[in-house]
Amino acid sequence: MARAKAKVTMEELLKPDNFDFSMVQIMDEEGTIVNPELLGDITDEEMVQFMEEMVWARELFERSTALNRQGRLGFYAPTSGQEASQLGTVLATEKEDFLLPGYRDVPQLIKHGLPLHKAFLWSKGHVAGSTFDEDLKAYPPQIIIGAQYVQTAGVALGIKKNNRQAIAMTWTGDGGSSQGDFYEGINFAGAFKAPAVFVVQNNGWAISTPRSVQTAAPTLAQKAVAAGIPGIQVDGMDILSVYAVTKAAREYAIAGNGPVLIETICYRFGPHTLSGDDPKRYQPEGAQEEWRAKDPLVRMRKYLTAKGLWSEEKEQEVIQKTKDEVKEAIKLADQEPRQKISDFLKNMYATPDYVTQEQISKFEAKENK
Ligand SMILES: Cc1ncc(C[n+]2csc(CCOP(=O)(O)OP(=O)(O)O)c2C)c(N)n1
Ligand SMILES: [Mg+2]
Repeated sequence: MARAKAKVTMEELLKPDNFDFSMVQIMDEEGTIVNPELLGDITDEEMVQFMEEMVWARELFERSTALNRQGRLGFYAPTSGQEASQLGTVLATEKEDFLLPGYRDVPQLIKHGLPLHKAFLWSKGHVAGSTFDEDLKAYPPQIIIGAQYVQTAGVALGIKKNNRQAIAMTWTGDGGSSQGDFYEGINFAGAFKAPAVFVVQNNGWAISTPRSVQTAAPTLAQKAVAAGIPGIQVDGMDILSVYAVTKAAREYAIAGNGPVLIETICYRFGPHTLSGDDPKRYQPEGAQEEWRAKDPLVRMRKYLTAKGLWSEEKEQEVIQKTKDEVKEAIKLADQEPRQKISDFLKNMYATPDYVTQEQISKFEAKENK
């Protein structure tokens, strides 16, 4: 249920003793602003940018799927349906913030500055896709479910100790919120008032496990209570609520109040990954169609078109630009020399331990033959 109009302020939402976890929504499925008070100072220009970014992400998903089917990409976790959740959170961050994404959160990394060809190399399992420039404040996508939550607590504490005006931001899924690491991360960050924003993208499924058997807790946002930090559930198909709440959470964390947990209610259109699962075999009939009606792009398109700020031509322009960008990036990724096992091992630790060093030397000797 969407929260009743204008019943709540950002300030109230950000109180650790606010125990009302009903879903925050600013724009509904029809593209109507239902909660203008929470909209804050988001401008028309910003809304157009949100739409452009979501169209970019949808097209990137389309192109990446095609490249995967052609055998030109490797591991790929579809992002279609989660654009508002992913971009609404990352667009509320700044360059100096540190990102700790999961495997589905590659669009956020690209928006933060990871060159697209590097994202493609990561998909191909090439070590060059996981070696980031110093000025890109992010870790490569985490595959171990929930592990990035503990790392985020540590990174956020480091940010605090260095007196930097920044946050650490991380994402996991509904499945991830059942991991021990999830609770350990939010608890530690809460205890030390570390500036972190923890996002749970609740897309209703952990591969084939439905949300209904993931936990008995009615919301995932309420898991924040045990850690003594604010928890907010937002409509993850509405980029305005995702953005506005994340931005407020960032400010709250930077002001020294500690971390915030945000649950975004969203859906993945399509399979868990492109490695072979078929949602038709485990999701109820009609579920995909029901969620398609909540598509984050559709509602924003309706709103902006009605205001004369968006058109089919504009959308096609963004799509074409994205296609060109993808073409260029995959060419660059294909040009990358084959990876050496020694390079892969060298990327494990800043200073390799004895056993790893031994392996590096062994492989170097073979490679240099
Ligand atoms: C510690 C661990 N256990 C199991 C897996 C296998 N696994 C990969 S994805 C996944 C489901 C995760 O679901 P969720 O957290 O809801 O994220 P989503 O994929 O829906 O974005 C599982 C169990 C893993 N990668 N790591
Ligand atoms: Mg999930």
